Amino acid sequence: MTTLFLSDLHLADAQPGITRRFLDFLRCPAREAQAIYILGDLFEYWAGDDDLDDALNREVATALREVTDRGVKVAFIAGNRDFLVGTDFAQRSGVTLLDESVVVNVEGTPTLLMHGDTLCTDDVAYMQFRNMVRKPAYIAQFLSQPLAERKAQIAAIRARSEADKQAKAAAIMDVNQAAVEAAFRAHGVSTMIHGHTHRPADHEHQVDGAPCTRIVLCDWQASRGEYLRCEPGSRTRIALGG
Ligand SMILES: [Mn+2]
Repeated sequence: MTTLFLSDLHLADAQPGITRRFLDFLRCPAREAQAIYILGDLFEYWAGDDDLDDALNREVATALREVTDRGVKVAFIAGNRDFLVGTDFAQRSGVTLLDESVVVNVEGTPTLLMHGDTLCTDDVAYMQFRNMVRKPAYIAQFLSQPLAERKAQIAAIRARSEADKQAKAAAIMDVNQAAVEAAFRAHGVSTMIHGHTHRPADHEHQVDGAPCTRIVLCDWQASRGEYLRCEPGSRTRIALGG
């Protein structure tokens, strides 16, 4: 069985090279896999499923559908950018929407999958924002506005968050060690895969005396992308260049 993991593509009109690389990925390695997990921030933003008529969104959903129609299981965990992805997108693309943290069996190893933003508890302002915008009542109110109004609000939030990021210490935007250990304990696993921090690395942790592995996926940029391939007995990061 071949399982692929990827995250943080941040697909957007402004980055056509990344979209092209993702469509290439869906044409080739994706179709030879049995399962693919996209761990959030597939899109730079998602204003609501009524934006599926947007050219980029439609192209991506259609390309995913060609993969899922071949029997490849594609699952998605929402990121902080695209947590409004909903059932219409799932129906169009054939992708299964998962809860924010799930444990799956990867080649015999129970593995915790998440986007990773919930581990960044030192960023108190972000965690407060997250708590607010993930509430069903907030989401319902947001989605009740016209699409153009939602896009304008998202653009304003993104501009503000870019400015905040410049001011925040780098350490605050990385995971909190206690939150990582708590996640291992809460799910009873010793392996975790997540994205979000854009700091790809394999980390070894000791949790209650037991060795644990935390794999951080790579974000995709104009010049490169990466996915993780898990097969019996091997776990490999595959770089996509050019
Ligand atoms: Mn993220």
